[in-house]
Amino acid sequence: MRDKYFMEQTMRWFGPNDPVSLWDIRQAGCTGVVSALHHVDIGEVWSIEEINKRKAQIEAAGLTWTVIESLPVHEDIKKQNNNFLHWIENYKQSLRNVAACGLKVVTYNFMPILDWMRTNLAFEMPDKSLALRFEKSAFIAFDLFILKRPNAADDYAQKEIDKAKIRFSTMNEFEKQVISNSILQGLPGSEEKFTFSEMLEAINHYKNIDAVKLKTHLFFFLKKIVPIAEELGLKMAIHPDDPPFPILGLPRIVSTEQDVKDLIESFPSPANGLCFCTGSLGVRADNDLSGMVKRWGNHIHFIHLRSTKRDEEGNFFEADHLSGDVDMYSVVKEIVHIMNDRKISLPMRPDHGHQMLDDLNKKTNPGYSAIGRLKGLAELRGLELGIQRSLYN
Ligand code: DNO
Repeated sequence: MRDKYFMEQTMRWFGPNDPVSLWDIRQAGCTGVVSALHHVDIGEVWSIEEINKRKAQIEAAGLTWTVIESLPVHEDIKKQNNNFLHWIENYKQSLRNVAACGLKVVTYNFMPILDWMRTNLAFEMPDKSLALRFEKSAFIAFDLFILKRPNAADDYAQKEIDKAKIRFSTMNEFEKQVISNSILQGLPGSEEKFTFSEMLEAINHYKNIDAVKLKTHLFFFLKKIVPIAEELGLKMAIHPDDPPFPILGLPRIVSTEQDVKDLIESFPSPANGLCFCTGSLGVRADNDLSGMVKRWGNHIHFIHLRSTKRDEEGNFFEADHLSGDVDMYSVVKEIVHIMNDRKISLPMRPDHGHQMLDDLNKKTNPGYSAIGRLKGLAELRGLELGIQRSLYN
């Protein structure tokens, strides 16, 4: 059997403070780790020394640092204000340093202010495991009645506002706190924390930046960094918006296939690529995921496999990796084709997982507990093996 181009199995590791150890990750069957220097302030250069230190920690457990997730983009670059050219120069230097240390794939995102976001971090599944959930009415209630963003009501239909009012009246203080924390304090991997007033101020800075303008800022950034990445043999992998629609009145510009097309056409280069996250893109019913893999596969450098289940109200929860709305079989099959055409193994991580079994009694990073991800990875590994054998036995 041909065995060269299987997905490289990895898990995200948040560094020495992660409650999931490198040995846990290795025992899950991974060969690679996805990590970042979370202790370095956004915009500051990643030094060769710090990169090598992290690399050595990972390698001491017999693993490889396969992908950087993320090298964060300073907000000034997204807004093109203040000293944004300086931050771009720093970014280039960080790219030079990571390449000098032998790293190959760099994930980043261009979401204004907030990275990924959910309203409920402990949504009980029928089997009593816990999932992450986005509940639209709760989110609108947060925006209108907790954050009290000026003119927020203009962004919603009257029906949505009425529902949010009812939802808000059912919230106790604890729930208000949970929603506020998960939005303002950030979920694992989000690098910034905000108070209510800081968040309102940060949002206000985007008042003259719509999606069209934000795209021009992204494309400017790409014109500056992709040539360097090319020269260094690095692949840039932008993470799509999660959730893939505007939130808090902020534009989101990596949500659809058209966005992907615009991004790649703005600077056509194999180094200008994607972190293909099925959990983020799959929230939109109009995203044809396996078709996207087929059409943009040459630009996919890293894969997050996860599924969500949406409802007609606009809510979604994180489903088991092989159920929910994502047709994981078709997606993985296309990935296998792409890897075979490109003669390359693409790094993949099982994205998120339910909090379950022993992890229910442990302090875990929401979405990043060990057992739920291990279960997801085991299922995905089996799915891929079945596909590979039936296609290329
Ligand atoms: C969430 C993650 C994101 C991702 C960043 C990449 O679970 O997928 O935080 O790492 O958006 O920059």
